[in-house]
Amino acid sequence: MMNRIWSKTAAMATSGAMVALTSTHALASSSATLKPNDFVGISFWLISMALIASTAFFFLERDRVSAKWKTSLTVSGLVTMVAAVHYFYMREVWVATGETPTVFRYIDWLITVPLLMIEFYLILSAITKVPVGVFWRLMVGTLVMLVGGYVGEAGYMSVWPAFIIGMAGWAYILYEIFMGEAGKINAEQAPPAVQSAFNTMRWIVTIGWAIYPIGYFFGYLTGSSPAASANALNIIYNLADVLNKIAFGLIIWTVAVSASDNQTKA
Ligand SMILES: *C/C=C(C)/C=C/C=C(C)/C=C/C1=C(C)CCCC1(C)C
Repeated sequence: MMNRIWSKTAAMATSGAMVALTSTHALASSSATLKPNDFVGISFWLISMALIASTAFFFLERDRVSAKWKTSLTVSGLVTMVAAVHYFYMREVWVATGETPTVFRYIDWLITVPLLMIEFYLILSAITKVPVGVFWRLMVGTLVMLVGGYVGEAGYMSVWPAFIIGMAGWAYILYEIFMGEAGKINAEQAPPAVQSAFNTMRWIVTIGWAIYPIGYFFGYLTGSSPAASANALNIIYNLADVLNKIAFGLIIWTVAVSASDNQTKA
């Protein structure tokens, strides 16, 4: 009963918010329209829609999984919802000015990357007691990574040293999930299903997240023209978000559904 009510409320809130956003934006952007050859702009649009659909999907699918997986699906839906709203604003900036929407991008990351870190912590907590220190260390790594990237992209620091600071934050996160306490808990205590989910998530943080520094590299460190750099930067960041927000959520959904089905059969 509570689940039903929750899902209905969540779905209504999501669609209401999205309708409100779309209509105000249609007015605000009447001066600049999407050009058929603006492929970066088109990617902003496509991904906005995919993020909205994913949000509705993750919230509604809470009904299907057992209690201990519900929060994970909620968090996945929050990630795609927060990102969807930011994509509306980013698309607006890009279509109207042709410039990189750095502030919106980083506000989005500042909210969604910690949520993804919470997701890791939840997966481990579903099966064992996890010291909170693990969580705080992942947060510190995240902050160093994002502050480094922001000061470089917004022009508060030269792009190379800022890049190195950002890389150091990411390296610290990788250390924690492969060799630190989070990694050890998973290796020693987790049942096979959780271990495989945790492993997949680890590879997302390694391979999936590696796409972002590649985007930064093509955006600022190759010396190409500003227009070419801005195109490369935005298309690479956008593709990275599809993988790391939507596909990441789907992996958790797959594990949650199969773990819940096994439980009902047993
Ligand atoms: C949903 C958004 C996600 C998962 C964003 C992730 C962002 C990163 C992994 C960014 C990494 C960066 C570095 C490793 C070096 C400095 C530049 C950054 C911030 C792009």
